[in-house]
Amino acid sequence: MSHALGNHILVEFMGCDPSIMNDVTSIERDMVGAAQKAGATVINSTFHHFSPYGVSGVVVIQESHLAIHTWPEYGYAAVDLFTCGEMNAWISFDFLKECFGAKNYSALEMKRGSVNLLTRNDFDISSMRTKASEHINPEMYTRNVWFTDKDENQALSLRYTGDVFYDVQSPFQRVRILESQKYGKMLTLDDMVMTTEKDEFHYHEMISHPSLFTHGNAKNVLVIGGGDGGTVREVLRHPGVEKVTMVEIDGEVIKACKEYLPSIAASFDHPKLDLRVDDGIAYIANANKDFYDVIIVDGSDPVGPAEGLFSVSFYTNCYNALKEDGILVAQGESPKFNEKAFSELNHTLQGIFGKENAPVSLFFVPTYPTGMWSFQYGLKGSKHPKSITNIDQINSFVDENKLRYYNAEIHIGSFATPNFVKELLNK
Ligand code: SPD
Repeated sequence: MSHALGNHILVEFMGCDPSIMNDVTSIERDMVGAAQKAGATVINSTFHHFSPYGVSGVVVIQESHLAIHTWPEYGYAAVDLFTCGEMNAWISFDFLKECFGAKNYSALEMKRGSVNLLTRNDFDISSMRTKASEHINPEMYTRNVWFTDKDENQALSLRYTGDVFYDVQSPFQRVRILESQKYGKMLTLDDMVMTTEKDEFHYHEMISHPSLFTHGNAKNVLVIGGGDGGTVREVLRHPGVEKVTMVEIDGEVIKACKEYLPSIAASFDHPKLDLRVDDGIAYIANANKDFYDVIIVDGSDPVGPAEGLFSVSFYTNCYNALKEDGILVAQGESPKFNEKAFSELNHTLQGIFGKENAPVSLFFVPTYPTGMWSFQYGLKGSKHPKSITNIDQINSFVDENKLRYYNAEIHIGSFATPNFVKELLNK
């Protein structure tokens, strides 16, 4: 038998379980398990999930690598098992076949690096020996698993530990709590980042305080969505607010965040809060007229259950439910990531509240694709957020509550719009 440096098995797994093929966490676990089962020493693993379908990843082993690319919609995985030394990669093959529930497979085995074709060149590696041995730690390996929030052209990826704390398919969406390396635990809905422990304050301070300080005397506030609890936590910092009604459609989001994001879901037991698990669209359609001082729409992106939160009928109902000096603020998408949804929402608000009464506030969220995000307003009365006069009151509030994003300058500055945004709004 001729000698070769490595052995390469190219595997086609077919008829696999589609949900496994789309689950980056279990694929990473199985690929690492396949390497270990065959006696390999795992050095590190790098895995990405691609929204909405597919996982790619590689496990680097001291004996070479195992790699995978999946197409869940076809129940298919292309797997490379590349090994050298005594490792028997067929043990990994059998292990993965079971894990993926493959109904069918084919495999092509190739020798790599035929020594008949190579010339050996020994060189002195004594100076590298100490360093190389320092890197070998058979007990530990580095996991490199990535969550990707993307459309067809742009993405934001966050590395996470690979552990999943909560994973429930509710009647509305897939609700997950993962732990990112940089931003702590995070809530994802249907493969989109909603909030993370370490940057949530950007979003929740900016959705709440500008509208409440512009209004100046809000007592009765309605929050639609906001199941993680960050928005009501901020609203309830305002002593003048007497009642907050929060209507979230998905009880699983509340449950997950209460358990795993307690610093965000911190005010669900507040005595001024009336928390309802209900459809916000139906709720506002039946709400009293001239009833709320401020309505906050803390919804997710316009796909799935939040689609109706971008409609003319929904915002017309919000307009009717506001008092005559009432203010509406809504999660407004990104002028860089989803220009269409951003500008369509503004035109909807302009149509209902009037052209001059639909300002946009821009702010920065590092964990949303492109980082640039918006809140969009509907002003029923004459108070404009750019013309606030209660600067001293804002500054004391910011100090007392140790706010980390919002202040009086940011309040005013966030309503300044770059020219390309003005164009989107005036189109
Ligand atoms: N792409 C993210 C859109 C923002 C969705 N809302 C986040 C909820 C935070 N309370």
